[in-house]
Amino acid sequence: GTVYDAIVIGLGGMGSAAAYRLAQRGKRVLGLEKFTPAHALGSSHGGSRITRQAYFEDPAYVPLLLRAHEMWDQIERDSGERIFHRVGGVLVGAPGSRTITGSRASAEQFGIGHELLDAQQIRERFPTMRPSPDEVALYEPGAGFVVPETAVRAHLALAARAGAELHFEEPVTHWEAGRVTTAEATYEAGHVVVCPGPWAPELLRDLEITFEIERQVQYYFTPAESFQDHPVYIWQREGSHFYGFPEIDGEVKVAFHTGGQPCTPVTIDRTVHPHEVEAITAATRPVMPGVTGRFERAATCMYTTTADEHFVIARHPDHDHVTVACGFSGHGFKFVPVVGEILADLTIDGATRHPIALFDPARLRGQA
Ligand code: PYC
Repeated sequence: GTVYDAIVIGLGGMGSAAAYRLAQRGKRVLGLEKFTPAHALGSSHGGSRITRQAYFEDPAYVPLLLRAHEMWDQIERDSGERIFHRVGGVLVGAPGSRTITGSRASAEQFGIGHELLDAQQIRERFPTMRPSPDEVALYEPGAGFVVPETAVRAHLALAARAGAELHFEEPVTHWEAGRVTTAEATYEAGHVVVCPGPWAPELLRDLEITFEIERQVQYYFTPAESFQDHPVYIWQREGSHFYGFPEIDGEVKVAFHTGGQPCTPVTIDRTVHPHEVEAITAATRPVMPGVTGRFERAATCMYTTTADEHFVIARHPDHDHVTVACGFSGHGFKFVPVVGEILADLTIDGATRHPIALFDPARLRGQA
């Protein structure tokens, strides 16, 4: 059979981007996906994902986000698809919270356009938002959202156009350096790139890293006030940390960022229960009473969370010619194009010009 230069395991956000960048650089690529293109059973679905650059999580992410926004624009041009909606973003929290101080520090260090708003200014600018007097916000006009399914499909189409062979509904049962076995066949490759999403615990057991797979729910409502052209928002309050989006096709999506239930891709409860709809309604009502007008539907999603909530992106520490990207901890999708570029760099060159020291698996190994 064919000997591929690289086999990419998993064609969600990260894997689809890796397959594209490897194929674009002239590599003979096979992409393997357990389910159908842009499916809703992992972590790359739901119609919208926040993107922003004044990153409170750590300023080390900012250079990657500067590149990611450039690349989202380029992918739109190359694919002809609309993916990135620059509607602005508002981060709300207490003045001393990490959300506020961290995003401000990143914005100042990298010269990212932003405004600091007090509670009164938030209310004037965004009438749907009714913060208490002691809450403040960082507004980032260049933030917004990307559409994950369109992004995955665009990367898959570009990968195929660049010559990648893509197999769907073909689950990987075993991999080792140089060889990948699926339900259908065994394939040989110079490199293996593992992008497992919430299947990390089973596909990357020998990394010896504990990943917490968390069930999260995305709620969709017909809002009671207009959320057209509304910025994305992340609202960090005592005991509730939620985020949401403008109206898309008449519906707003809102979700908790914290409090997910431990699960696996097999055991996850895909049913969303009335008490959960009540909880998101109760959390948002005091400060955003218009968002939960009429409940429409909900969907489940999974986070793959590391102990420090930073990613894992590296050449596999124990195998030559294997590259891994996982543990995106509920904040990865915005990085999809640049992670694709990094994975191609690591796979082809063994190194990347992008700063990825924060994502070294060594920091997490053997802590289980
Ligand atoms: O990465 O911006 C983000 C985010 C917000 C809520 C979950 N992820």
